[in-house]
Amino acid sequence: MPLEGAARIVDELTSRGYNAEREAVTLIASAENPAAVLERVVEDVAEDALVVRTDHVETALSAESSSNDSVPQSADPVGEHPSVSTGDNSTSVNDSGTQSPGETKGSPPPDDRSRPATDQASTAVDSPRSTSDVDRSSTGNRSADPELRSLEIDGDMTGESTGTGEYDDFVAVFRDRLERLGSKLKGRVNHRPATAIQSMPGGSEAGMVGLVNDVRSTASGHWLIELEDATGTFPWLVMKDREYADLVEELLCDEVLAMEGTLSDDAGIAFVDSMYFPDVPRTREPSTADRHVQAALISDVHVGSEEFMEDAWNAFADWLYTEEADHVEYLLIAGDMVEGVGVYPNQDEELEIVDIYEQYETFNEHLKSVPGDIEIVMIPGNHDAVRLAEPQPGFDENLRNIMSAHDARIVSNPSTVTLEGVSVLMYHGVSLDEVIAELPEEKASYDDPHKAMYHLLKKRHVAPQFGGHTRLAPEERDYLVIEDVPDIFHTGHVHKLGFGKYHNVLAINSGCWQAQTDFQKSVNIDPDAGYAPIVDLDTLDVTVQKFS
Ligand code: D5M
Ligand code: FE
Ligand code: ZN
Repeated sequence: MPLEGAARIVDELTSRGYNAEREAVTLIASAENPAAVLERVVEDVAEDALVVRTDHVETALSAESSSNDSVPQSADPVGEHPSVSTGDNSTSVNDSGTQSPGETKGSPPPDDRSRPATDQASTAVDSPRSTSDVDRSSTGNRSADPELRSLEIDGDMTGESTGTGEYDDFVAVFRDRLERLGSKLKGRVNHRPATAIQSMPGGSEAGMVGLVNDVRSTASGHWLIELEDATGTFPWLVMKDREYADLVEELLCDEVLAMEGTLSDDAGIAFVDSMYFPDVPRTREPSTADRHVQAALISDVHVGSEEFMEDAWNAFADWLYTEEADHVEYLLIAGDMVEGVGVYPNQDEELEIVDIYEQYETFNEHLKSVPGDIEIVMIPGNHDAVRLAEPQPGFDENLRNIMSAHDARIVSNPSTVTLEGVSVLMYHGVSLDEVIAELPEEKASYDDPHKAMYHLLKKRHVAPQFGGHTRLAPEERDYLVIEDVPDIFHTGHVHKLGFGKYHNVLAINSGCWQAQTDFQKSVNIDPDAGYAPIVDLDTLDVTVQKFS
């Protein structure tokens, strides 16, 4: 859709007294009949709403589509999965997650992966491997005693889903988010409930902890941020020339933060003096394993796609049998095992295997080529046959039976797996698309996916924004809150490889095993396919192995 269309939509909405989220505008612009959708949105949106949000547009789009049969892709993202499961409850839940203080600056991934990344100890190896001379005995031949291993799962919500999708569930999940992230902030500000601030006299000093309800610019270029807590809302003004103005462009709706400031003379608004994020303490020291042992962190295998890179996968599997990989004892797969069916429009044109179960059967065959003495942990992604809304429970019994070759631990997206004391928060990464779309390029981009991950760590939430790309399932508890700081944060989804450290947390976005699709070509996404980042669990150093 030409920009002119989007600009016209913004004008039209403004003339009717509404601001709009960027994504909401894009969504209207890409509708078959933008004018009709805009009318419907304006009709439906609450009288006192200031901002047209993506969820408003989605509601309007689905109303439109039920009357004219044209379903825009984003209006019904859940519908087409052939098998939607809520999973079972086969994994034990226990409390781990350590945090203690440290400080590191982040570093970009190697641009040229045949060279080590500079400001952290990492190396990249770039030699295509021969596949001919490997003896794939099914058990593998790792030299370490398997008794030395330990693997604990935390935060797996498989089988724990309580949400029914009712309004009350949404209230509950946001309340839980505010309470748990708010408690990380309350010691830092002298906070009051919104209703108490509303009755303070002009000129008072005030502090508040709340969810970001709305961010908009004022006519004079300042920023108005509406914070909401359990009692109500209060508007906070960030002056454009204040040091905090730069942080405003990082904000996502529904994230939790704290503000301090001074009430205006008429007490109707507060001028922000300081802003606090839940964040990761800078002084945190990560836990490490007591011995030299490694984990391969991969994602986005996309078996069933014509672009699945079988040769690269086989080269990876073969490498796992070599002496060089002797210390790789864990394999974590962060979602998109298969290509799925009906995930994106026209996806069927690039399917090698059209049956979803056959896709998982073939994936299972590929799992078989991984040495049997490697522990595997898997979470689902947006291409997998589980519900699309997050948190996504682990695969159901039927799919577990199909993927049984390797006795993999199958847990929800997100989950935390602790390997010999090193906690790894695994999350597929759909919200990264949103972070990258909303934040300025230098703060988050597809080329540096780990930097987008830093923002999720700073917000202590894997998918803060409700109503955009990321579908959120309302549960009693917000499983997407990053309650304990992990030692490693592992995501995928954007098909780009990148890693670096944020306040000593190692953030790794795996690449993929799928060559560029037609869609990716059309939007200039150049995937990093056929790489396996390998982490030393005793030092948290990263080595990238290349198999394509
Ligand atoms: O998505 C891989 C990446 O590509 C992720 O950043 C989303 C984006 N992507 C891929 N296909 C599409 C379509 N058809 N529309 C919008 N965005 C897309 P993955 O979901 O892992 O395939
Ligand atoms: Fe993917
Ligand atoms: Zn994905």
